[in-house]
Amino acid sequence: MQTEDIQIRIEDDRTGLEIETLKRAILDNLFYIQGKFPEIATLNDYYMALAYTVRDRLIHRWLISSQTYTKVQPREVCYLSAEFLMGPHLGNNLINLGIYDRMRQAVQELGLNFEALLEQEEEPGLGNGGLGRLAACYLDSMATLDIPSVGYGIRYEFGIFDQDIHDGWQVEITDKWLKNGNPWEIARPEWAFEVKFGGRTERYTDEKGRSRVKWIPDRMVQGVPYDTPILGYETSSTNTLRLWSAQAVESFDFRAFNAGDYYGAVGNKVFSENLSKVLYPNDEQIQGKQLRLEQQYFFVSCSLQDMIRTHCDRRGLPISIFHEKFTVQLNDTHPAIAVAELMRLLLDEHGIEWDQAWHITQSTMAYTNHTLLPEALERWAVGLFGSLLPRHLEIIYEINGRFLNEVRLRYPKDDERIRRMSIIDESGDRYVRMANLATLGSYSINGVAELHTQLLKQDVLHDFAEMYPERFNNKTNGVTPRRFMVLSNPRLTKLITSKIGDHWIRNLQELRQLESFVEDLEFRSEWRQIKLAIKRDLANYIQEQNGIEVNVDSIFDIQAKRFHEYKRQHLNVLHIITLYNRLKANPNLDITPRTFIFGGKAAPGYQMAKLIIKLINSVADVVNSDPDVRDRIKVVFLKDYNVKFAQRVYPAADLSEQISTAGKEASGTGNMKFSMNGALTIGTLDGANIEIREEVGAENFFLFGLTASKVSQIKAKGYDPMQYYIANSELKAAIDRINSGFFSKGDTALFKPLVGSLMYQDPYLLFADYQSYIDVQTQVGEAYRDQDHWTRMSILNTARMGKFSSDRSIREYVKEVWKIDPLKICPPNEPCSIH
Ligand code: C3B
Repeated sequence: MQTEDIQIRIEDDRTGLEIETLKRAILDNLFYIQGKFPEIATLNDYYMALAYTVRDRLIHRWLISSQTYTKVQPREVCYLSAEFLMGPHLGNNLINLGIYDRMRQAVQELGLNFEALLEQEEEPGLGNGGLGRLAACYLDSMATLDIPSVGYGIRYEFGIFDQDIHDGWQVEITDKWLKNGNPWEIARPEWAFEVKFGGRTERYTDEKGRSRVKWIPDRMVQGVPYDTPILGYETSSTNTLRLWSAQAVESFDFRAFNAGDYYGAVGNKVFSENLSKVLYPNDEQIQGKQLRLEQQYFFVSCSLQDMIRTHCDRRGLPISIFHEKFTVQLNDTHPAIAVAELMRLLLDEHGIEWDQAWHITQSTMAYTNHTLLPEALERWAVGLFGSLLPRHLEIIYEINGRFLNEVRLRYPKDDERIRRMSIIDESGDRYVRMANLATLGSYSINGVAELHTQLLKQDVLHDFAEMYPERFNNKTNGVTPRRFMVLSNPRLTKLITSKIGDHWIRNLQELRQLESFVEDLEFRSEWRQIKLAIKRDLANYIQEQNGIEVNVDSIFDIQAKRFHEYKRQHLNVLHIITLYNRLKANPNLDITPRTFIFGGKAAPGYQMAKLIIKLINSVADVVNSDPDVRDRIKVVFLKDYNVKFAQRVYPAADLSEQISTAGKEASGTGNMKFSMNGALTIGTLDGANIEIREEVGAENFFLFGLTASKVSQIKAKGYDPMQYYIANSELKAAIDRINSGFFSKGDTALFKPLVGSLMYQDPYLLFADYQSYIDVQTQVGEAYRDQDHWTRMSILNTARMGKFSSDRSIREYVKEVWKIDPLKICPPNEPCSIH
């Protein structure tokens, strides 16, 4: 049948949006999909019935979208990412469908608790932190802006671990997010691909007399796609998140089975399925494990094969124009093997000559760098790489040889430069440098905030930026206001919309109109009441979770992000201890009450980050139970920080802690989410903080600390933390308190590794920034006392965050990198003549 002939005719219960229809649909799904009747249905059954009701409404739009793509054959962007930190789908889909309130009413009329059903969803935590969440925000914006796109990644059976706290220490628990089934995905086993590993290569002469290469692998795995619809806000565009799950290739089992080796056959199955079993929980720290490279190659190969099949088989287009129809965005170097894999597919499977293959590859790939931290720059030992991907190693050598010849021509006798630019690091043991491969194979290379891009060009990729300046550009990150304002902060959304209408949700710059309400006394009072109500909700949650009673009139001072030394949660702790020491010395001291709230996970193998978590909990134990400081400072560590939880935390903050060592945080995106929800920032001139401060105004931002260039200068001269320790009595007192065992029941050894690093070799310069941080925190405390003025600053923060919508970022990618035209999708059940 021709695609044009397909008529989507689905009965009204699957598409209708009236409350009565929604109620009927929920009960119908409970009956026919869950196989339950109300008397025996569990909360999860109702959640599933509700989710399927929403999914039905997405599927209609999804099929129209993919039919339109099939017909129009537009240029598409494929976003390749090892992580997609999507967060719960249900609420977000209801917002984007525009039926959130209606559905709540329908659910309530059925006598069910809507909030409890939303809570029931296990979030797909298929990412570590900022990088994975950015990918999710970008999918939302691409659909909202009607950009034909696919997100490609891995369907990890276990996502990021759940965090528990035992005796102040982090304990990791496997994340069984699929245990109750996943109503948002559809498996497509009929569209699986095979992926090869290991073995050797062989040269042969083809029928045209050309020398070709054949890869003879020693094992094979199958990738099965699982598709999730991604609906845009107030549009019918519904794109696809396609995640690959690894399965054993049947034919391989068969041979062993026939030979009587039943266990061998099953063993192969277990081995294959291991590939997509678990997400590596390391954030900005590589481990160089073989399985990780296998995962990367696995999803990249499936994705590229999928694109080529769409292009050649479904659309019947010649491979020579592949790059005109597809562009691939590489989310960091995790999918950088795509450069070599596309070359292999073009050379070996499609018989294209080297120069043309390289032209197609380089016109297809674009690379986003997300970090300058040396420990996060991916490199693979040549031995490991070659044993797993022998053909790719050959191709990389060839790319490298040709490239280095060009470098030699351009910069004669500059051997140092050759060594730096080579894809192969030969300074000691040999490694494949993935950043160099990604850079060389891409037509666009970008950083994620102005400062970061500047440092990228100055530092890590300096030689490449000098040779190919036109390929480098900046794309400052953004976040989706649908999830991080509308869904997570309904009260504020309602207030804003009552004043300026709801166009700001699609066009965040419109929040500027709020500036004209800053002098409106009643508006300010409503704004303050809302913040207070949200803080009360969080206070209740803290009471339930941690058994700590907090003062809702205190400053909610929040640091929520992954634990890493460069993010300096321990600098925050030094401030807490300093305040504590002041109160102990002078119990009548008049300070603005504060509640310090922390949330975040540490990589399981990152001992220092785990010790910082332990320190926070230890300080919390002492401070919270000391009657001398009662009601003035409280310390709370909220366990298991994830997307669901983040949505509850951002709206409740008065103060957002963005205190990384300048030059280390590529962008940050939590900083944007806090500020959009009316928190003020205390921050360094790092990543997107700089741009946030430019937008909200220096007078509405608490700046402290060294600049990135000062940091480098100090390091160049040789940083001497001891000198600060000796000269600063409050700093010394804080450090001595930790050292004395005061927070560790007399155990003076516990925090030695942490304190030792701060005192003798700290690459993150805590002591150098300490006094400046303390001083500015004092200003924060004073500023908070003038509630009216604080509220003005809070409103201005929200009003001026328009730039940080991920819609703006995606518009820039579309215009300056991808060069894709939006494609409007017809709404369902309406006459439409767009195509
Ligand atoms: C993060 C960076 O640390 C953040 O500054 C940045 O905002 C986000 O990426 C998104 O660009 N990042 C991460 O979460 N994981 C990495 N491996 C590298 C960077």
